[in-house]
Amino acid sequence: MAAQVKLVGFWASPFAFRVEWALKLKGVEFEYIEEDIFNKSNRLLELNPVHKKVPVLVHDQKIIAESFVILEYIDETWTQNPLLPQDPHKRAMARFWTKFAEEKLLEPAWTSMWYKGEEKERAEKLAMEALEKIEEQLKGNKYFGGDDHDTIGYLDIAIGWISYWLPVWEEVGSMKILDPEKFPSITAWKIRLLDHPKIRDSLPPRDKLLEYFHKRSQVLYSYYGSQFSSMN
Ligand SMILES: N[C@@H](CCC(=O)N[C@@H](CS)C(=O)NCC(=O)O)C(=O)O
Repeated sequence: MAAQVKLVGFWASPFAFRVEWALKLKGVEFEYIEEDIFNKSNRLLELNPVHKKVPVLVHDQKIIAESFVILEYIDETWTQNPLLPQDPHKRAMARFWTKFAEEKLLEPAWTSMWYKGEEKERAEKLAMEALEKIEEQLKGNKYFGGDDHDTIGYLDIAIGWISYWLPVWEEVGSMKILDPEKFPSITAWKIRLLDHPKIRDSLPPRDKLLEYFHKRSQVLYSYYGSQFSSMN
C-alpha cells in the first residue's frame, strides 16, 4: 500500500508553503488539510502539542513539525530531486544562510510591515542589510540551488517567501525593501522562482493575502504598538 502523506497547513502561511513546494518538487502525492490557526482544532493540538503551529507533516503514523525539520525529512525520505547539496560544506552553507535569513531577515521584514515611526525605519534598515548579504550569495546564479545552481534547492525554498509574501508585506506596510536596483540578483531570482511551474501553481491568491495581512497588521499594532516605547 502506498505511504500516506498529509500536510496540515494554513492558506496564508509561508512556512506551510515551504513544505508544499518541497513535496511538489519531489513529486510526492499528499493530502492537504487546512487548519484554522485562530481556532485551533484538536487535531493540531494533538499533532503538534509543543508549538501548536502549522505546518505539520504526517507520513504514515509519523508526525513531523517545524518547516525546516520537515524539509530535511522530506529530502532524506524521498531522495529524488535533492534539495540539500551532497557536499558537506555546501550543505552547511545552505543551512547557515537559511538560519541567517530566518533570524535576520524574516523577523525585521515582518515587523516593518506593521511597526510605525522609528521602529519601522529601524526594522526596514535591518531587513535591507540582511538582504544585501543574501544578494551577494546569489550573484550571477539562477538559483541558490543544491549541488548546482540550475535547480531549486533547500535555501530557495527556505527563503521563497521573499518572492511572494515580502511584496505583499511591502504593499501593506507602504515600504520598499526588495528594491530592484539594489538587489538585481534577488529580483531576477524572484521572477524565475514565481515562474517555476511547481511554485506558480502553488501560491495563495494575492488579493486575499493583501486583505489578510492588512487586517493582521492592524490587530498586531493595536496589540503590541503601545509597547514600542519600552522596546528601546
Ligand atoms: N518555526 C515554525 C513557524 C510556524 C508558524 O509560525 N506557523 C504559524 C502560521 S504562519 C502558526 O501556526 N501560528 C499559530 C500560532 O502562532 O499560534 C516553522 O518554521 O514551521
